[in-house]
Amino acid sequence: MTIYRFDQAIVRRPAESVVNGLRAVDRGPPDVDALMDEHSAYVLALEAAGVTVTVLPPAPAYPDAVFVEDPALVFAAGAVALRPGAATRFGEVEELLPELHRRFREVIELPGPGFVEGGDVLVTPASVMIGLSERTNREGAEALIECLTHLGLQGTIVHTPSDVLHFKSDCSLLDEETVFCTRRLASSGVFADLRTVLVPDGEEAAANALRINDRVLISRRFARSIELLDRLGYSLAPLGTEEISRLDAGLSCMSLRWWSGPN
Ligand code: CIR
Repeated sequence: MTIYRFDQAIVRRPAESVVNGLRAVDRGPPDVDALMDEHSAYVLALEAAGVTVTVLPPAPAYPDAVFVEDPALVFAAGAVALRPGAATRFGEVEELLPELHRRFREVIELPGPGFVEGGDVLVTPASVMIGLSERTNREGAEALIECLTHLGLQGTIVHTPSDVLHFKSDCSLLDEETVFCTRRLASSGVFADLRTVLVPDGEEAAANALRINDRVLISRRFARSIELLDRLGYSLAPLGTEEISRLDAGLSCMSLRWWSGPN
């Protein structure tokens, strides 16, 4: 079974409070209606890729709750409820837990007090890579490795480049052997076991693409990245990210994805 084969996803509709979402640089708040449209198009793209999508209601108390990838990890074997490194995002875990319990027989809560956000976790065939960052500390990463071991998975700790929000802000898996990543992340040597396709300089935010089944969801803002991946034979689904990018988000962050069928 390939690592990017998914038949289920959970997303959460954005709340109007999304305008108060966290961002490293304030380029002005996102336009809520346009952001809702980006979200709707994302859900349609997941469905078109063959995924059944569960859409959770908005959680207005948590402006970043639309980025449902960060408070949990999900695998065929079970789910891990994480502890976000951003204080304003702690409560998102409680919001998500009932749905995790509905969907997974095994739900492990990350033992405290460390923290991990899902955006720092890249699943590769060899291991589950956990990038240390401002949102994921060593204590959390070590606790997560124990949770992963319990699920029969192996975790390894790596480093997120400084000034980068999440490990996956700078990379995404394209297939079993290949990762699409920024030059600054590739040069750290972290992907020794994988073929790397470098994101064209100046298009770093394109790195957060999302391989789902036979296609790769990618931001339509990055023409050179689209041309490159198209030339390499990937089937692309370009999507609008103008509004979510104001909140430092890309295409992996708006869903939790897993395979629920037989191996
Ligand atoms: C945050 O700073 O937490 C949100 N504004 C963006 C989270 C993006 N998450 C992700 O890429 N996994």
